[in-house]
Amino acid sequence: MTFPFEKAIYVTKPLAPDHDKFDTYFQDILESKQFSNNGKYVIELEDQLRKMLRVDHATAFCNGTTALMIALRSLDLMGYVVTTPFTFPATSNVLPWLGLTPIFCDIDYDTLNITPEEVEAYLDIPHTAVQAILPVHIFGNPCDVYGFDELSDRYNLRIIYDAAHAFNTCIEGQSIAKFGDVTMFSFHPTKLFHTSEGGMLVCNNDDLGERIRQLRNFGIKDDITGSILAGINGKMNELQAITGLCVLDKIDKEYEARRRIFQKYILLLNDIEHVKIFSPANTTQNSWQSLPIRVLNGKRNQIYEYLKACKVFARKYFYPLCSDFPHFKHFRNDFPNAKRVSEEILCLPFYGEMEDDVEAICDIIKEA
Ligand code: T4K
Repeated sequence: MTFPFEKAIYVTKPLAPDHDKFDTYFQDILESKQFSNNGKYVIELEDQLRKMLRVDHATAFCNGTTALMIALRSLDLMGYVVTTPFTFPATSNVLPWLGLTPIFCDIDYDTLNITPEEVEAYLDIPHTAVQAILPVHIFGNPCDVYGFDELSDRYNLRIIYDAAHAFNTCIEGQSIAKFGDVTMFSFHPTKLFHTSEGGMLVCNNDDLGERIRQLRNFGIKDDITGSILAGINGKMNELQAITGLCVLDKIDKEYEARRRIFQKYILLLNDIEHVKIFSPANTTQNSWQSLPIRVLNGKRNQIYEYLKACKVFARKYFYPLCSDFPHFKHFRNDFPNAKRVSEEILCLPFYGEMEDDVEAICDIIKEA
């Protein structure tokens, strides 16, 4: 083994707040003793993100999974929801929690996302009333949002986008947050912008925005009326919010570092025929969230193991497919593109601080 690292290299390393700024906020929270329930830092963070993403409503949550549950609940859905099998378990696992049934469909081999054409094939199946689709902008690569708009108009479908990986993604200068009925972002520390744990729902409909805020807080309308919806506790707290406010200061520099690292990987892996770097299609602005490669000669696991032996912990996101989980096994699960993709993709370490390690990681891949 030529290149074992002394210290482990993980798939990502979160941005950490600057101590002084964090301490100032933290002391303020300790003095005010306002730790949660729509405190001023949650409001400030929501305000900044609403402006940044140019949406009418941005509501912060304790995590992305709870946010996604509330997104689906806010639309009063019943029955079947078409979604992708190639995603993190959160996307499909929230459906049975809400009494909804997933219908998985195959992904496009090139974009890794489900497509309007593929979804449409499931809309006329007898005895299934599909009310909504739950596409994922996987690795921040945008779905065919215009095609899905058109499909939703034709079939009167609601669209809930899982944009857990797509905080920075823009299409033709517009944030991905603009599309669909509701969009969910995850602010988990594995995400470039994070709040230690957290998430957000964005939408451009006033009634829906109001419902989402109520559902986040036990369905409470106000002190006098009390609870009017079967809401739960999905609130972000003040410590999460100040983490987010501090991390926001650092994201531009991190984007730049990741842009350079991406170029470096492209250059260094270019001459390995069986390795292809996945580049987002038709995105005018990359999310810079992940660095997935495709390993085309069936040696994905070999490369993964060899990297691991050298203390480089790449990840097989997303294997196995959700449609292969034991609790979904009774649904259709023969998806040739998704299966192939889940056996080819490997996410390499990708974060600003690792700039000097890219060359050694690529050498290990060459040697594997
Ligand atoms: N939809 C999609 C498409 C998603 O990908 C996710 C989450 C969700 C919905 C749900 O959003 P949240 O409810 O999580 O907000 C991680 C994350 O836990 C998960 O948030 C994320 N997607 C998924 C892609 O990745 P693991 O099990 O791979 O995480 P873990 O703990 O192995 O972390 C990966 C590496 O990151 C570690 O090796 C080291 C580093 N790390 C991680 C944490 C948590 C740190 O350096 N510091 C940390 O605090 O799931």
